[in-house]
Amino acid sequence: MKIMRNLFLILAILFLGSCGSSSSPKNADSTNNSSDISANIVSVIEFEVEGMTCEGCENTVKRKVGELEGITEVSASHTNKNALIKYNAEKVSADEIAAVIANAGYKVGKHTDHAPAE
Ligand SMILES: [Cu+2]
Repeated sequence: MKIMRNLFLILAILFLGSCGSSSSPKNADSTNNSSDISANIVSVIEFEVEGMTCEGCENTVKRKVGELEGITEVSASHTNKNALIKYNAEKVSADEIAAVIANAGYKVGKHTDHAPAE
């Protein structure tokens, strides 16, 4: 499955790179740290998350949120009690992301919008 995901991501990047127009690109739902190609559609949000106690919890949050359409990158920290998410606001909303974290069993507190990724 991971190979399929990577393939899909590569295809999506190629698609974006070769086209660059406003026609809706296919979703790259995997982690993608450094795509300035899509910088104009990446929003960044930070949630306070209570209830994570170890790396396993962090991984659960990362995996669950990463399954949503339009998620570019997810990081989570049980020591900082937060999760930082880069996403395409045209495909997924902050509320949907918060709901997924809550459904995974964690308490979502305040959120902070950050400047878009460059
Ligand atoms: Cu844990």
